[in-house]
Amino acid sequence: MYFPDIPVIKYEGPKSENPLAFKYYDPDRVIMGKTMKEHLPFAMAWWHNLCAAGTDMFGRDTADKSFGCEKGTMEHAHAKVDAGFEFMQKLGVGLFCFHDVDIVPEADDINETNRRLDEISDHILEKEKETGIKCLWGTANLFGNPRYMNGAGSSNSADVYCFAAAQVKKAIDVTVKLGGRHYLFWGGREGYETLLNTDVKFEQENIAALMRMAVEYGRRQGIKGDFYIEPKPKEPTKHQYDFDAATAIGFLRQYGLDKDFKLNIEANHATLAGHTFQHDLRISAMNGMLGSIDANQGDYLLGWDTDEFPYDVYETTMCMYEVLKYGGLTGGFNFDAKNRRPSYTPEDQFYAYILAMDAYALGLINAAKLIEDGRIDRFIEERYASYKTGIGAKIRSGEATLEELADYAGKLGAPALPGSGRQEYLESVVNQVLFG
Ligand code: XLS
Ligand code: NI
Ligand code: NI
Repeated sequence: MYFPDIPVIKYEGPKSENPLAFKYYDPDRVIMGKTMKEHLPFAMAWWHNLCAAGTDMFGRDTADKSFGCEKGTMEHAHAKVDAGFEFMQKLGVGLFCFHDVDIVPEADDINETNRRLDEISDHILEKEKETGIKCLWGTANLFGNPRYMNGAGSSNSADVYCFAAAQVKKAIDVTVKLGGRHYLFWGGREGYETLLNTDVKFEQENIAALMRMAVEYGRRQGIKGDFYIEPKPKEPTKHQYDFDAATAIGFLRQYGLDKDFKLNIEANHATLAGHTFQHDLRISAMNGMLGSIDANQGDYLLGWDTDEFPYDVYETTMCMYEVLKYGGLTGGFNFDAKNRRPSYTPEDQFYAYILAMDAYALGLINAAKLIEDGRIDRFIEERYASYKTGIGAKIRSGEATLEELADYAGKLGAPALPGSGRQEYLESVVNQVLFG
């Protein structure tokens, strides 16, 4: 046991003061016809939870994630598997996400890295069978190694491009072996620093080609779910190509990848792009492209990807509002989040997941209440009522001509004002439903 002092975390309700209990996440509670557990397929991010130990630009590790072994060894990699499964089991988290190099230390030679991946995935598979926990999605880390300094699919070097392809191929194999339904691309360094040295069109075509090859190979190997793009506007590159949901959707359509790909929307990436989390969820959902979620949050005072555990219940409420309206996710809620550097103990890792799972449970409860209350839906319905009959209906049916509309306007002389947006009233409805 790696967390001997931590019991299995149970639901004790909102009155409980036990820090190692859920206050709101009650897996069997039914909301709008499904249990909380079904609504909220939570996933552990291998990289943050088992690898990241607090190093930042100004200081080294604060947390001990050696799990009793020397870091960088296969012994350590195996200990992480056992620790990770104990962690997930104690919390009732049923899924995990990983990069290839989160689960093994990368060797100098890719053939040795692949051998290590075979060895570790045997162990993970064994633990999956024992616990019922599964892989949500896998991915290849195409940004950490110096060879990717100019990108992977977007690299100027064809040899580096081949290494990216080799890593993607192996990461797909491991994902399939671990029962993962989905495969993800996050374009960490797929972007540019300056146009003075960059052919954007050339790079985007190459990225699309790599994705097409991945789909072709992945479908043959058994990726049954979706391929994902995870948009992010910047960091590490100054300008990333998958800037936001709208940009990524345009890219996927342009290159004919939109049937196989959906989006993995990360809260902190949406806000870095100057949007709300809800905005990028809506854009994905209305295009039928909402696949999965990286459930974290940023800091409005800081301009980078702080990857905090979600606690803002307004945000989780609006997220779950979009998800419920969409009919649920075929992916899951991956906590791509890390403890703050001074929260360095193993208990802190559990507190963080309890916080996040409770925040999403509250979001779910609230979103269902907002939908059941119906005032927001009714307001929106009413707001566009002028398109239900007469000239509005004609516009919607696509039969109207510009001359006809101009003629209509001419007869009116001047339109009445379009009706109040009632934002403050609607915000007070939200507060009333949440706290009333
Ligand atoms: C980084 C990304 C990354 C992806 C997986 O900002 O969020 O962690 O989720 O490569
Ligand atoms: Ni992410
Ligand atoms: Ni991120």
